[in-house]
Amino acid sequence: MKRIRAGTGAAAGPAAGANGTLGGEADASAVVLNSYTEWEPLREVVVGSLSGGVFPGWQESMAYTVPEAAWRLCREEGGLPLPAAHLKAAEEELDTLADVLEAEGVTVVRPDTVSHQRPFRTPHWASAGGLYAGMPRDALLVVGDIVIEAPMSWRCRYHEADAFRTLIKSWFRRGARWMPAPRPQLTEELYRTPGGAESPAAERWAVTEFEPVFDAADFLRFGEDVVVQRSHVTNEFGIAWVRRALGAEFTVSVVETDDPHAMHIDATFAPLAPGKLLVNPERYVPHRLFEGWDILPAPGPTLPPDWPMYFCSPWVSMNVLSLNPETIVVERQERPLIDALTAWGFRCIPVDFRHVYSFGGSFHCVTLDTVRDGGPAKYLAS
Ligand code: DAV
Repeated sequence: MKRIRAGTGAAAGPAAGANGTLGGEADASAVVLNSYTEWEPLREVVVGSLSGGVFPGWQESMAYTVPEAAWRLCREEGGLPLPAAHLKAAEEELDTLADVLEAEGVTVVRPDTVSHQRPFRTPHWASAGGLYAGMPRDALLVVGDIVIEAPMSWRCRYHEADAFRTLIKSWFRRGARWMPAPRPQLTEELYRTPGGAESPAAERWAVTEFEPVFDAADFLRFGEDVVVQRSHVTNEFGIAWVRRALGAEFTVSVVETDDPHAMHIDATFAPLAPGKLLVNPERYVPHRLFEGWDILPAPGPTLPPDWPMYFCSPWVSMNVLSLNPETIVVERQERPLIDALTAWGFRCIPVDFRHVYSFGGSFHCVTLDTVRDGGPAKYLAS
């Protein structure tokens, strides 16, 4: 089970790095947030929790990304618990992932347990409940020593960062920079009405430019470069906010992807090491930033077509987690992917994760790497 909760153990203080994994030269306990890439050696990570998760209350903008088979469930069961047996199996997979990471020498911390079943409202709208604390990658963006709380556009996710607040406060007290994005209003003006967009390009997306919104999972870190996709949950205003919040130390670049359901970039690109980029062959659009990089098109997912997928596509098969530039956690049944990565020189650690897939993500989505080695080096072409 969850041995390290928020605010205890390594997350709370000088025990951080006490397992010796930080090397010894530096004062390990001083490293609180330091994560500049998706692949440098991983020292500390948040693993989400699906405990108490509920179906998201329906809003029309979800039709752009949620598989059609799940629309009825969200419309009729928003705020009601996710299917119990499947959820229990998924929670066990998350606990196993935490065990595997610890066995690899990574410090694992978990969110607080909060109720996701409570309805809530603002002056403008009401939500039947929340969602879960399963996907910290969506709600929080760590760049260097900064943690940004994302202004997410699904109304049910309005309070999602709460489960991580004990952790965030602990990081802040120990020196991290804490930047909540402007609280979004999420009024009707934010959501596209067909024909109502300000330009043909804007017509493509579920969210307008009414206010800054983004999900953190639309961003990827490459040292001093941060790459982002425009999506049905991330608008230009949100990208501009992140660019200015991060300041001159970082360059935030928008990359085009060919994904009609775009929501989160991490089943489209997975940078695994300097110069090694795993891509979704159905969505990848070449970009000058990746000039000189080896590009590996990911083999297709192995998920049976009748497996329940409530919130995302089976391409979460490539939503892997790098432990270092040679080691990757991959779903055990994604054999073609494991074979391709092994042939590319990686050690793959297989972990069962199909029940977690059903709830919207895989290893990258359910984690938030807070401490990795390395700094803001230059990896991408200018
Ligand atoms: O459906 O490919 C997966 C990432 C969800 N957090 C998709 C998006």
